[in-house]
Amino acid sequence: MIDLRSDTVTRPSAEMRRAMAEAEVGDDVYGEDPTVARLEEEAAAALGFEAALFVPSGTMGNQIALRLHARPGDEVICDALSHIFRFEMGGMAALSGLMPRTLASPRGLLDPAAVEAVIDRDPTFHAHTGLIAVENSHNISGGVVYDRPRLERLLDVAKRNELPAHLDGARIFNAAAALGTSAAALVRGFDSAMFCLSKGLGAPVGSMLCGSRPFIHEARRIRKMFGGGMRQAGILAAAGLIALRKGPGRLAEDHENARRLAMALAELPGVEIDPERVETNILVCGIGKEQGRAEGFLARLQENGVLASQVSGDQVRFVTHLDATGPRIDEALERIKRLELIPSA
Ligand code: TLP
Repeated sequence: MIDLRSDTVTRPSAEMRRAMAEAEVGDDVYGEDPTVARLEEEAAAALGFEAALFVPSGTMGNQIALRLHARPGDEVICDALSHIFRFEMGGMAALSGLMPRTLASPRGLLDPAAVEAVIDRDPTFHAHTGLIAVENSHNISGGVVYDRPRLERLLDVAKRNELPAHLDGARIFNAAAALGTSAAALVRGFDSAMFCLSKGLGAPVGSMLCGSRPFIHEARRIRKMFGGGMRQAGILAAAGLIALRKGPGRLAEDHENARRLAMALAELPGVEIDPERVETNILVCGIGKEQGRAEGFLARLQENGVLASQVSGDQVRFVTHLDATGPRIDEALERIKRLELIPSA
């Protein structure tokens, strides 16, 4: 089976497993794990923030940030398909009493003017805006990347209105690779940023929440409250360090593979995808009736030894990653080509 459901499915490399076995550890709830401390320092430096916190998941990193930036009853401006709104189990409402103020945004990219138009500080009747949240790359729109000028305009809106801005940068290193820039250049100006070690960078577990020193000090308190205080977490951080040091440099290969997949898929009748628009390692394609819509198409893909995931009734998602490269991706392409033969209805 060639598993292209997500870049979260990658297994730790032999090098990671060795580093995990040999990791120097301590109780990180006491702040005594040297490997976690090293990972936090390197992550903060890589993104250009003062400090960082190792968290068990991207979801927890985002939820801690939401909790710290906004107050119960506040609105969080985010796009209508953002991970924090659609894929975090209603966490912002359940854990922090926040309400999403969603904007339907073409390709998941928030429009700065549209954001400014819904900012609300009415003291008498309305909920206050508490935070602007941005996702880069944008997952469900197909790994779409914000360019720096659009980010600049969004951050200007935040600053003018004295609002904090949080970045869900689960795949910020993919965005940076796509633009030929650094992750630090793409996060500059945000009050906090979360990125995942456990996606394209290849670690088995973990994400980093980055921000100012006082913000991360508070984040540590909320992580414990949310049940994310981990003990000898250096075992995981050791793999995270390898992911952080070695992962970003190879992401362009995943992007190239995603583009090749898109070209093969575009040849199939009833499959809609523009390979030119595939910027990173995620592609979302439309699946018509001819291919049995998403469900039928995924079932036939699976029969042919390829796994992808369902986004909606007529959309599927493929994600490339370090465990599906070279001959594996060539084989996936061959298997996809076989789907040209559409079964009669
Ligand atoms: N995304 C997962 C699923 O939850 C959809 C995936 O397979 O892509 N922000 C973004 C933009 C994400 O894509 C994800 C995970 C997260 C946050 C959360 O990370 P985890 O899974 O570590 O909680």
